Amino acid sequence: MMVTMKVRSLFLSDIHLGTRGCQAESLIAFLREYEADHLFLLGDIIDFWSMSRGIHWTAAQNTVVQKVLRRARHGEQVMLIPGNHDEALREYIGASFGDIRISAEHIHTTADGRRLLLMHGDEFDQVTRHHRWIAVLGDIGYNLLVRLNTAISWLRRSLRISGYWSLAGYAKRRVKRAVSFIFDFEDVVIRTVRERGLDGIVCGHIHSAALRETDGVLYINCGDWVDSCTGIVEHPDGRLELVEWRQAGARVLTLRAAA
Ligand SMILES: [Mn+2]
Repeated sequence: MMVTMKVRSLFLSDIHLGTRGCQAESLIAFLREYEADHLFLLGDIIDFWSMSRGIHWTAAQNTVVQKVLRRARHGEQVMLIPGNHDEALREYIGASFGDIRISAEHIHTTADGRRLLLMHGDEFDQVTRHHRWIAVLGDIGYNLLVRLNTAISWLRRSLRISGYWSLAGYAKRRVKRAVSFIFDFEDVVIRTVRERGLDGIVCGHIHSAALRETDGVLYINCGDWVDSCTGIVEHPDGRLELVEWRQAGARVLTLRAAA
């Protein structure tokens, strides 16, 4: 068993508590691994949007909530930035709940002095901004894909095909390339960061984890806890890392340090 690692910050987004797809067990294992000074929850944490069509809430999902509350109580600085699936919380921006601060956005300075904008990211998504019904359709389709993916994973395991393969991830990459469903998301994000004179951004929303530098701007996306099970870690020296978590608590991948 691994010893808890002390880090400076954790950044998580798109947990989608309240849905069938939420990988709460993996998230619990991930949280167990890291102790942090700051925990940033960057939106779509509780999926009120999907819960209006049906609630799927498990004991593990309760544990996630309890763990977060407990961390806040024990002095970890917890901040929640609402996303579009938990936009009901946007009414409480500026308020605090049991040591958890709710903010619309935040500028975080890393240990090595880089200033990062923290947001959910739907603000940059032309589809969710202007065509809510397309977003809802896409959401239903995505949930369907995630469920289908569970069946395919089982089949692949039964046939002893090794390695994890994600149908949702595959479809997302294909769709994105073909129709550019979430068009120019990263471009818009990077432009905004530059205009505001910041060094980078940490966001979520598009369920596509990333950690890269483009023309001197750091683009970091937390990914999600529905399909990819990814989070961002800031180490005590300010080094940033994208961590991918896989089934059975096994911690594989990936150490991509920022330049
Ligand atoms: Mn979102």
